[in-house]
Formats: sequence, structure tokens, C-alpha cells
Amino acid sequence: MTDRVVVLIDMDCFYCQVESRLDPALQGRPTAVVQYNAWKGGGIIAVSYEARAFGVRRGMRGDEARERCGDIALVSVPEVREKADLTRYRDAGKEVIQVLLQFKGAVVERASVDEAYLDITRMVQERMEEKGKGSVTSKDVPNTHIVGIEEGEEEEEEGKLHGDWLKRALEENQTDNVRLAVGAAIVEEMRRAIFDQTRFRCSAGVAHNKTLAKLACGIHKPNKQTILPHEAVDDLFRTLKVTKLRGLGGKLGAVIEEELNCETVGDLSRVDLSQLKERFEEKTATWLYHIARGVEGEPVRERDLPKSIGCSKNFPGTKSLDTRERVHFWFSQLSEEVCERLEKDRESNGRVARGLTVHLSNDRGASSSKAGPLGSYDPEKMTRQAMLMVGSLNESVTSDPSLWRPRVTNLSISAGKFAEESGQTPSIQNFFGKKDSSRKEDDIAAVDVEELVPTLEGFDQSILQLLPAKIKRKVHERLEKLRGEEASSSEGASASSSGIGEVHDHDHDQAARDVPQQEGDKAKCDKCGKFISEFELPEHLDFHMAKELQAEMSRQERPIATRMTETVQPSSSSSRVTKRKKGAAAGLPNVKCKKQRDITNFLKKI
Ligand code: TTP
Ligand code: CA
Ligand code: CA
Repeated sequence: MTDRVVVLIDMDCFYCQVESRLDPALQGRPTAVVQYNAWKGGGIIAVSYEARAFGVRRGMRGDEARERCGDIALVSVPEVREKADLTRYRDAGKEVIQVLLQFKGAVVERASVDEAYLDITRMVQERMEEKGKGSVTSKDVPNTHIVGIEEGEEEEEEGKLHGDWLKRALEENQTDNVRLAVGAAIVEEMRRAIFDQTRFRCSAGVAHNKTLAKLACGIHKPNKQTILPHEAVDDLFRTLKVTKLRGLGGKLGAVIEEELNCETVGDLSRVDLSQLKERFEEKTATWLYHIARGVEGEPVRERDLPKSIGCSKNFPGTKSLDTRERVHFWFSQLSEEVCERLEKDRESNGRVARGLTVHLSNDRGASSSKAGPLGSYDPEKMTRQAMLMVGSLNESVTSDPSLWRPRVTNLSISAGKFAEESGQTPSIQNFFGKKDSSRKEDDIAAVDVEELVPTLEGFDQSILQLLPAKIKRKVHERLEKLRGEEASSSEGASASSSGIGEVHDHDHDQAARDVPQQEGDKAKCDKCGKFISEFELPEHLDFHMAKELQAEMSRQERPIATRMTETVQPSSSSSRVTKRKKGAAAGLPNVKCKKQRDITNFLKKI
């Protein structure tokens, strides 16, 4: 429970630091990094601390930031193929990871573009064995705060209290706290090394688990680190909003607030385990029960490479895509980028991606992800595969296959499920062992049919054409099984907790009901609390950001969009909308039949 020393290191205003390292004239100046700079000065995605002092915040438009701070430097995210190119930020993130990997004995888990969890229990142990009681003094932790220690106005006073805490911990043999302090001394060294080698500043949290380390890291920023001792947890949680905890920022947190009436984590700690189990599934209930007491066992996993490589593009408001050709065009742009990055990744890391996930959001606020095996690093093939995977989402296939309805507001492609390279260019054939006899049966067994066919409803029959007989058989078996489950369950088996293939309809709280706490090697998104399998967190975060910006822009653009709909598509469009609404209210079966028919027609057209 308190036997580990876990750290979160998070870079300060990261994109701003990357930009100001490139252009030293920006150093010390209020700066913000913006995306989509054509409209009202662009959407702000990173703000330097100098600019924060003027009230500039992420999500504001560049113009608004200028009103608050006339001197602000607005730097645009570079663009390639008309979309944001985040290469320089990713590369900078890698530099930081490389520094952390120099510390032998630390387990390093890259968690997003600018943060990493570390388990330094072993390093701490070794240092304590080596140096005994003198392993740490307050001089070793000059930039460290301790939660629960009142901070004096004067630097000196703060240092003294600090020293008192440490002295007591040493004298009274409070081993857990001594270990956190030794950990903090190591983290001071790590942060110094990061600065020396990259010129980037960062903050850190030092605690007994990931959730507490993450929370602690945000308490004192920038360029500071914070210890969160176990005995300070109760006090801190008494007033801490539930949604501030890692994993509770999204729907799960909202359900806890609204349905359990818990505003603070302290409130949550007073809910019985049995009550939690009534509302949530076992895993989630147990996790909530423990985390409300500051206890969590999620391991830090050795991982310094991203779990997936992907990119996405937003089409807000009037820019939404309404033809098949435009969707195809943008998938080809995204595929170009992903394939380029996959090739680079193969060269540097000797691995190949075997899974592909595509994601599409529409102007009705719904979004869907589809996952399948990745057949090739060839952009054209990837585009074709992506089109096949989302084909069933186009409702206008039967009426006019050149159109795309509902209009598309976001597209993304992500490749993952990496395996060591066997010297072969990936292709659907050698992936499944058809042309490459050296591939083992195991590889076929490794194809996760459950992932390929997560639910009956989301499954695109056209994928069957791409599969060799063996897999096809497995897929048929899976389909049979799902049909059986559907028949015997009135609730529907589609409340999949895998997050793949399910329709992310944000009007429903199904996700919240089923959020598990640990899902194999999936990572948890701080924004929505979901476990992300194919999307690695940086890309997933980009996606959230894109959605936020999109929501922001469509809020402002809506009056225009509505006017256009009214004039361009008079009565026919409104009757279409009404019909669709009725269909949705009447339940899924009709919709499903219609979709299946559409796919066949759609495929013939390709
Ligand atoms: P954060 O670590 O959330 O923020 P930050 O590093 O800018 O600032 P802080 O000092 O508070 O940690 O995000 C890291 C980078 O990721 C950020 O610089 C820009 C990018 N980002 C987005 O593009 N969109 C987002 O929604 C978020 C949260 C971050
Ligand atoms: Ca950061
Ligand atoms: Ca971060």
C-alpha cells in the first residue's frame, strides 16, 4: 500500500518551452501556442506561465489573449498537409524520456507527450542501504514542497518546517516518509539532469502510487516538486473535488457527483463498499473505495515508446465533410502521415504495427471507432482499409453514394499493437501467415477476434473479404457467439468495456457504468477516464483537444450553420431529420438492418 515510491514528472507549459527553445527571443516573454490560426487568432493549446499571470488560458482564442496581454507572442503549431504537425513536440518529449532512462533502476512509463511515471522504489532502497541514516538532508530537496506542512511566508521558515518534517521522519523511523524524502532527492537530480540536457523545466509529484503522484505534481508548478505523504491524504481529500482525481475527470466522476451526491473525495470515502457495488461493477467499486483512501496498486509499466501512432483532423462547423470523396481525401492525408511515421518508427525501433483503429465523429455529436488488423504501411492501402472500416457509418450510401451523411466533423487513424519486426514488410497476407510460411500458428492465434468483432452491431461485414480462411472461420464463430448472446440478453452485449468498436454516443452514460480500473496494458485517459487501447494518450489527448476546440468553434459558428441548412435544404431536410429521430427512438433493429444493406451496396461501388 505504501511500499512503493512513485513519481510523475510533467513538463511545464510544454509546447511553449519547445517553441522558446527554438526561438530564444521568446524566453521570458508571455507566450501561447495556437492552432487553427485563421479564425480569431487561433485556438490556444499551451500558455507560458508569464502569460498565465495575465489571465490567458488554454481554449481561449488568440484575439482574446491579446486583449488580456498586448505583448503576448502567439506561436502557431506547424502544419503539414493542412493539419497540425506535432513532430517537434513529440521529439522533444522523447528527449526527456531519454534523460530519464539514464537513471538505472528506475522503471519509466511514458504516459503522454510531456509526462512520465517512474517507479523508483529500488533506487530509493539502494540509496538507503548505501548511505544509511544520512541518505537525505533538507539540502538535498531544495525545490520540494510537502503536502500538509504549513508553508511560511519566509523562505527560511519554509525550509525550517521542511527540515522539522524530515528530522521527525528520520528520528521516529517513519520509513515510508524517509523513503519519499530520499525519492524526492533523486527526483531533484532527475529534474536537474533534464534541464541540463534539454533546457526544459518540469514539475514532479512524489508519492506511493500513480494517482497520488499525479495529483501532487499539480500542486506546485512550475519548476517545483511536491511530496504527498500518506498521512496528509485525508486532509487533502476532505476538500478535493472528486473530478480532480486521475480517472475521475470524465463521466465516472460526473456520476459520482450527481448520483452519489459526492462533491469531494472525502464525501466519497464515506460511501460504503456495498453501496458502491450496487452502482458500479465490482472492479470499479473496489478501485473507488480504495482510491478515496489514497490507496491504489496500478503498476508503473516499463514503456518508453508510444503504444500507437496516429493522427486526427477536425472539420468544425461549415468545414464538415459531406461527400465520400472528401472523406477519402482526408483519410489519404492522414494515412500519408501515419505511414510516414510508422516507417520512421520501424527504422528506429525495429517494430511493426499490426492493428489499425479509425475513428469518425459526425455533426450530430456521435462518434464511432472501428478496429481491425493493419494490412500494410502503404498509404493508399491504408486509406482503402479505413474507408472500408467506416463505410457502414455513411447513411446516404443507398440514396446517393457520392455524399456522406451525417456530415463528418472529425477523422482519425491510429496504428498500434506493435510486434517485433521480422524483416518483412507488413501485408495482410504475411500478417496472417499466408505467404510467409515462417510465421507461426501463434500469430494467428494472437489475432484477437474479440477486438476485430467487438459487437455485432459495430462489425463491418466487408472486413471479411480481407481475411484468410482461418481467421474468417474464427470470425464466423465469434459472430455466432454474439448472436447467441444477443438473443439471450435483453440488455445487449454491446456495453463492451474494451472501448473499441463501440459507438461512443456521448449522450449515454454507459461508459461510466462500465469503466473498469485496470484493463491489461491499456492506458487511462485523464480527461474521460476511459482506458485507451489503440490510441496512445498523446494522440488521444490531441483528440480531446480537437473536440474541445471544435465544440468551442461550433458554438460560435452555429447561427451561420443553422441559417445555411434552412435556406439550402428546406422542407425535405427537416422531414429527413424527423424520420431519423423517430428511428432512433424506436430502437436499434431497424437501423441495423438498414446499415447491413448499405454496406453491401457501398462495397459494390468501390
Ligand atoms: P499539459 O501537460 O496538460 O499542459 P502544459 O504542459 O502546457 O502546462 P502545465 O505546465 O500546466 O503542465 O499538456 C502538455 C502539452 O500538450 C501542452 O503544452 C499542449 C498539449 N495539449 C494539447 O494540445 N491539448 C490539450 O488539451 C492539452 C491538455 C494539452
Ligand atoms: Ca505539462
Ligand atoms: Ca501533461
